[in-house]
Amino acid sequence: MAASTVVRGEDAFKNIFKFYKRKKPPPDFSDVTDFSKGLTSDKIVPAVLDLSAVSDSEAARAGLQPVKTWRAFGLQGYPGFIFISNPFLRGSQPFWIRQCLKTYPQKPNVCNLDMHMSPSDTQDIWGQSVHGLSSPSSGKREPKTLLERLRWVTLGYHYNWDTKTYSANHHTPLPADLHLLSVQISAACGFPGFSAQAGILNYYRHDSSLGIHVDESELDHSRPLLSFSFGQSAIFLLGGVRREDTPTAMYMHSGDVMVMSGQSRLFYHAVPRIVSAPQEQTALEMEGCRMAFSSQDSTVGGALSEEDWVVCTRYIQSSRLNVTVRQVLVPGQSFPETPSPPQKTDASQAGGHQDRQADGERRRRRRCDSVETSER
Ligand SMILES: O=C(O)CCC(=O)C(=O)O
Ligand SMILES: [Mn+2]
Repeated sequence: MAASTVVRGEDAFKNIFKFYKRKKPPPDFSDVTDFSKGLTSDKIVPAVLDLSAVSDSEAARAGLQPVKTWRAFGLQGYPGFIFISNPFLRGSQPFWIRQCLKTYPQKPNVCNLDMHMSPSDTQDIWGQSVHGLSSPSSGKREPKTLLERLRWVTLGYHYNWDTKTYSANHHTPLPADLHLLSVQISAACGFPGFSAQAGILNYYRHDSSLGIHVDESELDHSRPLLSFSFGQSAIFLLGGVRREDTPTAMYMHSGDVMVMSGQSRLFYHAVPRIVSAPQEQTALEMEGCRMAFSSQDSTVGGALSEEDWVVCTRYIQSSRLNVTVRQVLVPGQSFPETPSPPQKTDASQAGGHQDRQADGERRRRRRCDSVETSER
């Protein structure tokens, strides 16, 4: 039974989400759009890019192919939605994968583990996971490494999962390399002057999902939301402005980039399922990086050390990484004044803080791990 036969109406999005999330029997994927195969249906149209916005050498600095070679698509009925099928140079994805696993989870960035662990325990997530992820499996059930327990990291203006807001007083610099990548993608898509101000990284295991939501916490919706995916593939559902609008299902493979702008910027979306990428594809991409190493090519940030390569390869064999980059404010805009919270005693303040954090973590976990309760 294909998704097109799923009951529509008020619960269309929810029903299609459940359809693709189902484990047994596995769903029929025949209705899933696969942009890597090109213009396979009349709903898919070529997207017009600004070929002069990014020079070939600028693109290469971010690990991207020349813009003229990108395979970029739009989807009828989704104004402002642009899908770029893996525009990365062969061998540059491992650099971004390592950034997501080794660099971006470092302090002062914030991650889900901070919610229930002390700062000293989350100081070196990578260092504490290297041994577990690089030694051969003993065959016994082993405790998960911190990297395997990582679910989200926030960058720049740190998203507050409790209040669903960003604020001026919780901000750290967004990594310059990710800013560069985002500026180039957005410029090529017709958005010069994009400022990457906030990032949310999602770490998906094979059984993770992300519930139906819309990203509207940014104060500015005139700038695009960018999404980068690495590792295992996913089914992505893109709906409309109303929660009940029937979504279109599409694959997101490693290296794929999505731009949600215009009307699509505020469309409901979700990730009901992670699907295995062809083994050869992941291996080929990781090997590409070794070739870059041996030929000393100037891919972003240079080559990976042997240890980094082993850990990233092992991790990515069963996981998916997604990075969304957002512009929160337009120039001249500032956060609204928030009334100062009522004064509390020390004891109630400490308790309240712990509660909020624990609650935030629960909400976030629900958001990542289950259908019924994973809504933002
Ligand atoms: O993982 C994805 O592809 C989507 C992520 C997303 O929608 C989000 O973080 O807001
Ligand atoms: Mn989203």
